[in-house]
Amino acid sequence: MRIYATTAHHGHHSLELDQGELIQSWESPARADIVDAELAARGFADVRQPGDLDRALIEHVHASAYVDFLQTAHQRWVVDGNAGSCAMSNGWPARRMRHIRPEGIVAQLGYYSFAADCSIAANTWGAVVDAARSADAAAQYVAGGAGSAFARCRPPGHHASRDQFGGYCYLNNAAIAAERLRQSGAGRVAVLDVDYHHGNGTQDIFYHRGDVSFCSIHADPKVEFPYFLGHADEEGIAGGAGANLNLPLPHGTQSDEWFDALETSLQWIERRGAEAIVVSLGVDTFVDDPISQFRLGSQDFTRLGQRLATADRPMVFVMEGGYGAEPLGTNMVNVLDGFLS
Ligand code: SP5
Ligand code: ZN
Repeated sequence: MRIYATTAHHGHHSLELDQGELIQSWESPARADIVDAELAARGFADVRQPGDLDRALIEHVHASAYVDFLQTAHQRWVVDGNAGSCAMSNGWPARRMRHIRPEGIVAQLGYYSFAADCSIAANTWGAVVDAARSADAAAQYVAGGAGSAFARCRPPGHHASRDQFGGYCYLNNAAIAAERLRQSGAGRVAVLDVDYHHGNGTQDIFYHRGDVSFCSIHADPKVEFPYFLGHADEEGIAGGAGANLNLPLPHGTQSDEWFDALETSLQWIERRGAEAIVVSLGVDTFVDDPISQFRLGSQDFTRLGQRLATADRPMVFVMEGGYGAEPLGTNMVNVLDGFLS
């Protein structure tokens, strides 16, 4: 299986508000290094650099002004005289407030984000661009006839909506891959999101579209981040009515219940007539993940890969969440290995 990855992510490690303290984010450079080391150790040697950023493709997924904002935010934060190393807001447009774009950088950080677990460091944009490029390249490779590819993206993308960052995500890598598959000729595409957290950004981007179906298996937003989207009654609107499926599960969910939801997902995707599948591959469903509360074991990730292979569709794997130490590498590569076996 071909891998697309770059090292620009090393420059990106932002601050996160966690339990009332600003900490170095759980979403760390070590995550990608651990995955890269495990890929190398297990013989995944076809690692490529992606091509240039296709700004027109990105603007099919994200608002142009939002992309400009991400690119310039940290510089504006510095020029504005803010002391902190990472740009983040202190106010957001809440219930009964106006959604009029304000002028200053701190206010715009609130306008263009939805969570304080995520901020913009000096080199964040470079990492964000390379993750998007990797997802696009993997999709192009699969659109060209390859059966599968892995975009080893960092930062992740599935929480990023059309015009808001949060949940460690800035540009939506999986949505970019799905859009590339569509533009390269796949009539119908599905995004299957197996990250522990709901892919609110991907849902938002495709909610009104019937050509890209979205299905997510995740911790119930009533008890888990991103808190305000991901309920079972969110089914899509307008041309996208019936093209969104959420399968929220309780804290403590074990393998049997999780794989029941996977069956439901794959049967639904088959009924949606998807010609190609993008997998938002988070492995934070692991029992020992430090910020999550599902109970999958390392062998379950092999089983996941094996079951995905039986869907018998071209598949673009896009790396999302998964935290903590070495098991992250084992679990991520187990999915790819299981798929190939
Ligand atoms: C891509 C992805 O997986 N994003 C997840 C974002 C979750 N952010 C909120 C995390 C809160 C973690 N609190 C952990 C407390 C551990 N003691
Ligand atoms: Zn996650």
